[in-house]
Amino acid sequence: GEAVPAAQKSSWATFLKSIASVSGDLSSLTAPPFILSGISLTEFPAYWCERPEVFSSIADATDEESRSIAVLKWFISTLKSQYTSRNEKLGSEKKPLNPVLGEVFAGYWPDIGGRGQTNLVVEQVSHHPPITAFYIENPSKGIYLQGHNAQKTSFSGGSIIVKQIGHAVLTVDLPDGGKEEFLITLPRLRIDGLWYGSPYIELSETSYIQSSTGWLSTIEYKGKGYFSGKSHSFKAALSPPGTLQAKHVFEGTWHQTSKNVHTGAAFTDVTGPKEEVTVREVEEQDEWESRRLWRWVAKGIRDGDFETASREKSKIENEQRQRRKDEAAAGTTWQLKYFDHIDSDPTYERLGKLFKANPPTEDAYIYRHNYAPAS
Ligand code: 0T9
Repeated sequence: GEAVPAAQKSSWATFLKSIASVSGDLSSLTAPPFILSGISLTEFPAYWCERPEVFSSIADATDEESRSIAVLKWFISTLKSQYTSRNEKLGSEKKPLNPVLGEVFAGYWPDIGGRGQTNLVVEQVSHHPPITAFYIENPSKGIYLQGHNAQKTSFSGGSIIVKQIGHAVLTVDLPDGGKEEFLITLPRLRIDGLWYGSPYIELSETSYIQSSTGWLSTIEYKGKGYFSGKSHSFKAALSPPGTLQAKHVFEGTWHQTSKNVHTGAAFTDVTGPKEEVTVREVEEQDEWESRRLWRWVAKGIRDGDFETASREKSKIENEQRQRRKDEAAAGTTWQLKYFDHIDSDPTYERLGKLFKANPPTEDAYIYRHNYAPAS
């Protein structure tokens, strides 16, 4: 392939073979340097809010129906960041750093033009398998997003198939003191372009947004050759409580624009700039914060000094192994900093029932409201 540097061709081939044989968790496979990114998976939840004004405008909706439309619009508008931003920034999808247990990523999007400040706190709540918990809030607008994610991977027809495990719950405060909840399930993804060393993501199958009011968004994803024939296509149907008869249908590409199929009105447009989260300077971060923890590994990768990168990575991994040994010897276990684990999420069960979610129950990580955001 063209994207694979000549000197790394055989190690890329070896890597592809190991992907094909190790199914489940790819995070600990050793990949050739050209495909490594110095960005940890704990940074990824920030993708949920790189268009802060689309998030905050959920609060402007005045009834259940328009709130469900606003939530769908925000969700679709996050997909470009979630699934194509590495290609734009790094040239292709790359292998992120595998976070350590207890790793933290926190930041905010400032209040500009009355949209309110949005805060983010992420914690790696499991190392093996990797599980990331996150909480994003815009308290002045009364909008809160809590979720966690993990992946199950397999190899099929030359592509990596990624089943996302986990879900998110968006809570919106209402003027009358009540609240509305939205259960958000996560799409399935396929990583193509592996053979050529330039991986990219396509979304497939269906994900859902179930409102506690009964409104349901059913979002179907298709790549080249379906719907419109374009990559990154979707079709979302919003149906009122108690029926599967769609009242609104939106169609388009999630990395560009979409429109209301019935009226022709514009729906999403992510062709404009996004806003990355504001994070403290590395020097000001504490030792568990992602960019501080991985700074020398990331610098090694950036500078093409892979010897340093791998030496620094080993340091972190050895320190982790020692920590686990010490805990085992002392009969203690690692305590999460910002989240409590629950075995079954009552919100998932209650809202999942309405659209027959599969699985019928999932665990969750509940934010403890104990991180002091920047101000
Ligand atoms: C949650 C997102 C997730 C995380 C990443 C599959 C993947 C790890 C999980 C699902 C975010 O909200 C959205 C986007 C991208 C997903 C990653 C893409 C990817 O390749 C990795 C996996 C673990 C690999 O690194 C595979 C090997 C690599 C060489 C292929 C580029």
